[in-house]
Amino acid sequence: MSTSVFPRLEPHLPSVSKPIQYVGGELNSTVKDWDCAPEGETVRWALMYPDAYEVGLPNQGVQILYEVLNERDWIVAERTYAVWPDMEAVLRRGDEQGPIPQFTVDGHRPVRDFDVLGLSFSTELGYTNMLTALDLAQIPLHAVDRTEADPVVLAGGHAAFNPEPVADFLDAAVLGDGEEVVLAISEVVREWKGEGRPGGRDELLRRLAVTGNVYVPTFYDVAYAADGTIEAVVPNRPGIPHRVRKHTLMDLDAWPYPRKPLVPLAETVHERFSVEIFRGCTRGCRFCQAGMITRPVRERSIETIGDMVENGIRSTGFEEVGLLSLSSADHTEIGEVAKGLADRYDGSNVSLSLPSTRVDAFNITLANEFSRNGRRSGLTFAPEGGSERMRKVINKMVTEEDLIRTVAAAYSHGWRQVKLYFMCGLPTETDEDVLAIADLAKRVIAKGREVSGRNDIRCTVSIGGFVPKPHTPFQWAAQLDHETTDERLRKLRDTVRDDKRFGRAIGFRYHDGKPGTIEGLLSRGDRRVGAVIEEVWRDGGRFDGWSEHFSYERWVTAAERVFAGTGIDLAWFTTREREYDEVLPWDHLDSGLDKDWLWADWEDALAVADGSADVEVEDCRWTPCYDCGVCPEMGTEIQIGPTGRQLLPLSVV
Ligand code: B12
Ligand code: SF4
Repeated sequence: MSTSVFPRLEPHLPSVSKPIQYVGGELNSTVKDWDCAPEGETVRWALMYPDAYEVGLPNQGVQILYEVLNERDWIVAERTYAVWPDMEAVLRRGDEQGPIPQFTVDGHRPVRDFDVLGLSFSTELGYTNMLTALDLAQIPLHAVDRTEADPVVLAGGHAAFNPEPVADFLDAAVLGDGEEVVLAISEVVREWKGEGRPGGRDELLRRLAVTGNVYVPTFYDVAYAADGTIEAVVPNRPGIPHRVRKHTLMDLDAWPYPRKPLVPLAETVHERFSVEIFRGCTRGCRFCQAGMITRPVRERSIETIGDMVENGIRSTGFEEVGLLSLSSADHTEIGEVAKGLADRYDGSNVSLSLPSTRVDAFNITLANEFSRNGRRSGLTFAPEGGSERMRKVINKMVTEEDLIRTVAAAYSHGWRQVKLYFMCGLPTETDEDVLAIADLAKRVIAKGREVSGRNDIRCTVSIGGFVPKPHTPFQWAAQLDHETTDERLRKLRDTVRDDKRFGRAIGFRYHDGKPGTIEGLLSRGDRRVGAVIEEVWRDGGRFDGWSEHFSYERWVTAAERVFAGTGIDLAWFTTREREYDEVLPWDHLDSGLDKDWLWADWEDALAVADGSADVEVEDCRWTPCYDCGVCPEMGTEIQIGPTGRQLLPLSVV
């Protein structure tokens, strides 16, 4: 049995901010009978996106898993999000029965009553929110202290490709696509419960680990060398695999989820629903973890995309549909998809959008199709590097001429606003590379004025600090310290501002470099970083992804305290370049990428940087395989069209 805490919660709702986020009952949400199958056969999941409801609700990963799980008549899946500090205080204060526990928004059931707590980490800055949730749920923070009464705390999402910094708090982690593996995990849990929980929690985790598909950190010992680096990570009991593999969903058409997207009750970061048109990206940008860990490319067919758009509109009432992927304009039939959908919804309120577009994949016909029914919003491109040299180093093969040609086409067809994304702090970067961003923006404005004959052309430059990520060719790179990052960006801002002709037409958006340093610690950290996370959390750290809550000083102080006398520190994890033979904390987690290929690619980047070589990694979608390792290791292959098929008009019923 599990009892709803809503009656205990309700009296407090008027006193907290945005109470609607805790109420649940959204269109397309599900509250299943707790005993939907006999007790020994029911498996119950609490799924958590460890950020506020407004960020977490639109998350596709959680929505997909929620639906996939709930479709099984023996599984209950509910959702929970991070509560704001005011609600945290209310829950801790509680009522005459004691503190009110972390609850799900569907059945308002205590999270601790579930069999599995599945956390989705798309960013590392959500780690402290996980600790709040565990503590409020009255689940011991450390995996070793948990008993059979506690759920299995399981992480997934991109950050789970290096779960070592949170290893102490997790029972398990899963790498890669979740659709099939959550069902496989549920089967194992069901069997174990059905058998009367033999061997307790330890046996359940063992059964999950021996599949080779679920990483159970406590089954691995980490040994450190005198210089602080890792000597080895080895399984500490028989039958546990040396490496844990990622999952790859090979037939996206067979998994057209979410079929019934959730419609949020409160305002969220995305007021639309998204259809993922393909997964993976093989463009080979060296900084991009998402591109590396989601290989190979697997496209959804044009018909499935059409069906998903139609189902989504019918079941939600949303009027904006985003076609999502890591580089949407690269779908082999994007032109047909755009035209087919624009034709279908011509004259209706339905509008289509694409996330940022590659400069070389953009064309005016496509952009016109996307804006046929909606307003003509600004265009977003991501050259990432300001100078041609920098773009070659990161393998983002976009020339300045490509960019100018593309924006010229856009401005001459009526667009007035272009947004450009860049990074600061890329390996081998100098001040000049960053200042080249200003030159590029000026050329963009000049060209825009020339081709449109107007003066109200705008270009917004948005810059993020580069954070080296695991499983990428830049995983060995030194991260730029935040002082230099800020200094470079200040110079760039002054250069833009001081320009009399163009300065006012260029918008400039950037964040300071400090959160990037902490993201760097959490991205490439090892198990010793867990104590820092816990210290920060105990010191009040919450919502670290939000600038108004983030405190750099809190992280620095905690790191100093935890690492005192150990020979390692914050800089050791962030601004230190790694050597070829260093054991990286995530080496035992198999993304399929061959470490030697990654290293060779890193060396190529450095050779390009100093001009001693001019190598470009092409996209293996269109050129022969260059042996990154993923397909043979994972038994996968590139799946792309064109299929030559088209979207037919919808029959009116
Ligand atoms: C839409 C989007 C957003 C939206 C909405 C975020 C949201 N709540 O969903 C907004 C604009 C808010 C956003 C913000 C940010 N985003 Co964003 N975002 C995306 C985008 C375009 C799509 C995400 C998505 O829906 N993917 C599709 C779903 C199905 O995949 P998925 O979530 O990974 O889930 C699958 C698996 O990972 C797994 N899985 C996931 N969770 C779990 C849990 C368990 C238990 C299990 C078993 C499995 C599992 O199963 C799922 C199904 O297969 C991606 C790029 C991309 N195409 O993936 C970037 C991306 C995820 N974002 C990214 C980043 C960096 C951010 C920001 C940090 C940016 C910033 N500096 O502010 C913030 C963080 C916000 C936050 N606090 O979480 C990066 C992540 C970097 C990384 N770790 O590699 C990505 C990959 C973009 C990129 N190329 O850099 N983002
Ligand atoms: S193994 Fe070959 S085809 Fe597969 S993703 Fe790597 S380079 Fe591309």
